[in-house]
Amino acid sequence: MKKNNFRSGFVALIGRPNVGKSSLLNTLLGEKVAAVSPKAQTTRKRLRGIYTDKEAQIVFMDTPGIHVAPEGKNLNEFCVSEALDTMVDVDLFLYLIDGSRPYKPDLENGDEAFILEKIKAMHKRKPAPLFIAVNKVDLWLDKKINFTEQSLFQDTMKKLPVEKIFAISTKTKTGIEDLLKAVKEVMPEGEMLYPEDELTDRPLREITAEIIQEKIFYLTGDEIPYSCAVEIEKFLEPGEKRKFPEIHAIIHVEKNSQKPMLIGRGGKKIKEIGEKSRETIEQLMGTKIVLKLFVKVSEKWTKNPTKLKQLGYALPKEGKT
Ligand SMILES: Nc1nc2c(ncn2[C@@H]2O[C@H](COP(=O)(O)OP(=O)(O)OP(=O)(O)O)[C@@H](O)[C@H]2O)c(=O)[nH]1
Ligand SMILES: [Mg+2]
Repeated sequence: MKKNNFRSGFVALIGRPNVGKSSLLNTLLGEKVAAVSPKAQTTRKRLRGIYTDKEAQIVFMDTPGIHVAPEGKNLNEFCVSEALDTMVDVDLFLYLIDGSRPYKPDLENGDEAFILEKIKAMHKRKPAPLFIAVNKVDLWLDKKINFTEQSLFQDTMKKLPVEKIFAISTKTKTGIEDLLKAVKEVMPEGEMLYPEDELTDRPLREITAEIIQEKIFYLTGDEIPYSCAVEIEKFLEPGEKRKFPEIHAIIHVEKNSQKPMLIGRGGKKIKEIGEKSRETIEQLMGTKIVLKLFVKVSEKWTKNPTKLKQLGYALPKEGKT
């Protein structure tokens, strides 16, 4: 399978919640594999997106947003450690910043300072190149800021060996091509790691759960998105009994009072979540599907290690999947 000068490697997409890591992954792949929403902490588990062309295969690893989280065995801890684990042994650190918000790397106990510290520690273990990508530049184009101006990142560059800075927008696709080209250039020579047509390491079943989770993030407010976990109970292939694939998903909430909030008046909310999820899943699968959603109360699942594990969020010491 080895081709002349073919390059392959792993890139960790790192950054605070909501900076656009998952959006960038989807944009790079040209397909929607990662859940995206306007609310922070949409991504909970790492996800590999595999980009392949004639010259290279690059495995982009989407991660949950890194933030200073209160300690304790909870979903937050799982998410942050999931992101930090992804940074071990990569060929490039791609640090994303939200260009539409003030950047504060020096804020004491701030998320960015925490991220810089973590990148520094990982870089010490394996000194892979480090790029900064300033995303969402479309929102500030009128301000005529040159986001690639190094002086804007002086403080960061004092702490970290930043090699290149890119200004990008996943929305308008600005700067994406240049970024991809530069990423390719720093990948080591190597063989294909995955089959050419593979887009992600996530089974369809899990992507389906992520899509439903994404719609919950879009369509519900308050604590609801953060209290929900989606579990695919059945994924039935078409056959004699059914014309289309049939998916049964359980949405776990943390307490009784959240059930009516998720279901909505006369079932309106859950119906909308179901319809939007079905549309996106159908697009992804290229076939009609039947989707059934069930709501279940799993008391305080976000703080219960056993329940977290059951729902696929195993904490580090208990072994990861
Ligand atoms: N205007 C604009 N919005 C963007 C851009 N990229 C992402 N967004 C929006 O930013 C929000 C967050 O995007 P995500 O991709 O979910 O961010 P994330 O970094 O993966 O967030 P977490 O998973 O919570 O860590 C969504 O509403 C996106 O549509 C961009 O280039 N321009
Ligand atoms: Mg994300």
